[in-house]
Amino acid sequence: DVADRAAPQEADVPPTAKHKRVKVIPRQQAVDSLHRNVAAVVPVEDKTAHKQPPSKEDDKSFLDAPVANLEDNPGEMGKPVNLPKDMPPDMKKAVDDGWSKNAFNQYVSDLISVHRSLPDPRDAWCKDSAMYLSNLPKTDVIICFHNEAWSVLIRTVHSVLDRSPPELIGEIILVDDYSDMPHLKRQLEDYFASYSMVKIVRGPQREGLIRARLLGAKYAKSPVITYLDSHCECAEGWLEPLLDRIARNSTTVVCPVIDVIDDTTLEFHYRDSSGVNVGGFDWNLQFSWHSVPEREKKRHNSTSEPVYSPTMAGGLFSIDRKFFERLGTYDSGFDIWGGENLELSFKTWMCGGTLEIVPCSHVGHIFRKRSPYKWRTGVNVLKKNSVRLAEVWMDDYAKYYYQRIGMDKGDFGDISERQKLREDLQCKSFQWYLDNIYPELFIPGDAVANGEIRSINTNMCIDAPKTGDEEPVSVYECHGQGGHQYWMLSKTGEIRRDQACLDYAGKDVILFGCHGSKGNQFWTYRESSKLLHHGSSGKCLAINEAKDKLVMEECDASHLRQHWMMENYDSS
Ligand code: UD2
Ligand code: MN
Repeated sequence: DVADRAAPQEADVPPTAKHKRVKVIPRQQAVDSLHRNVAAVVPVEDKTAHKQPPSKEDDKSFLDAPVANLEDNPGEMGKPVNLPKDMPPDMKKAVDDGWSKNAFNQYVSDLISVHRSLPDPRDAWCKDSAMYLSNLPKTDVIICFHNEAWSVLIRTVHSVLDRSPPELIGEIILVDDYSDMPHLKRQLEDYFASYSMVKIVRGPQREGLIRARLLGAKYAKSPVITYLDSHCECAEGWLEPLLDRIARNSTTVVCPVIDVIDDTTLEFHYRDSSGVNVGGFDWNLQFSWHSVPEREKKRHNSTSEPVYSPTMAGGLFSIDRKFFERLGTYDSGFDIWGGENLELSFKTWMCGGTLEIVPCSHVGHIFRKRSPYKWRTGVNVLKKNSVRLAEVWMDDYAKYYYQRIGMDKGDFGDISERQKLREDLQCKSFQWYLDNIYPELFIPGDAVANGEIRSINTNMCIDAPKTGDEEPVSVYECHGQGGHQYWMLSKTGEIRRDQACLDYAGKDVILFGCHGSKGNQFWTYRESSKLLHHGSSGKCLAINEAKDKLVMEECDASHLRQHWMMENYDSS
């Protein structure tokens, strides 16, 4: 529905609790003041928002209506919205508040139309409709949310309505996972009252995203189910390429390219097909992105063709409903957040399906730096989910995950039904999956040493910076708990932490994505001399005099500061 595009003001403002007396500032006024760089007022309240009847889905009269000054709205065409540097105190407060509730800039989202336009991120190759089967199956779109910001949730739904062929959507099923934000109560039903396609389902208690998705799936009737997070924006032509893959083969599970919606400016950054990534994971059972492997590139003529992906990020995908059921949907013992993406990925591949990323399909997602909502207290939810995953699907390889959690599996509940599911489906082994689908993954059992790297005569160990940090790798008192002090020496001379390798290019010793071409990432350890010798520089790793950082020095076996002990070193 795009009928109110020309005048999107009313619906764009999130309604708040009725009893609060807040000055009503129409959105356009806030936008104007933003343009003048004096956004003096907080656009949080508009009591008319939920009274404004949204226009009828089947009313096409808007096609003739003039679309005035669309480009004057903030954020149109996915552009960034930058707030003034020195904000008046009340605005600053509203901005901070939005950040603390959502872990993204809600204030900026509230200024952007819920129908904003996006650039078309597709390659020309994708736009030829002859590429797609003409009789595509319908999909239901399930969007689960727990305390999502109003404007972000509504924009997610409109991006589906505005940019999908209506005949391909059955229902949009919104599953409220027990939110307590007032705007997500009655107003949501009112807002979507005249949208027959939109259904709202309320969970009776907090379930977490996995069981919320299962609840949504109970209402699905279309042949395909598509899941989206509640802070997404679908781009032009996102749906057809996904459904096309499933129409051709119902065991193909497909993900769009996930474009980044900036958490601060809400800018929509799209990735062109040459920059498409596929999903992997590490032995902490954390999802990770990787460039398309060479073996996979060789299968294609164009970078726009769907690529095999060992795993999916989790939030955005389409799956044939019957195939999803055959795979046993999700493990309902998974709580709140995490692990379900790997579960579905492993069993898709191991039980006869295919998982692809479709470069012609683009959906933006707001990636957050922290989780804004409450998890369960007193349980390590993510660990429990991951142990269930490892127990059921990973065979002997589960041990590498258990090493990362100090061999303490905790109480992970009953998994007998999930094991039976795997039996009944006669799924392939995890070894098969690693050999055929994810041969790039480094197997800790192939390491010639693993554990801490201790500087002899000091109690200091090589300690990794947090991922994403560009800090030099340093030293810290040995704590014997793995974590940032867990390293693996590969047969080919890399000192690895999963996908990152100890790398020296003449300045600091850093962590850098393993490239497998030795050079700056090539190390040799000699048990006799205890030296860690670096390939391209010919120098040796040492701890400095002050014993607080790593340095590279001319090799000298008589220097104790160059002596290292590698845990579990296998000299054979
Ligand atoms: C990623 C996925 C997410 C999910 C997760 C692992 C993407 C882009 N996102 O994390 O979909 O697979 O990894 O589990 O691939 N929610 C609830 N109830 C809850 C918690 C969350 O309904 O108790 C909703 C939430 O409002 C959101 C969705 O579940 O719509 C995913 O949560 P998230 O956005 O916090 O997860 P994200 O993107 O960090
Ligand atoms: Mn998300």
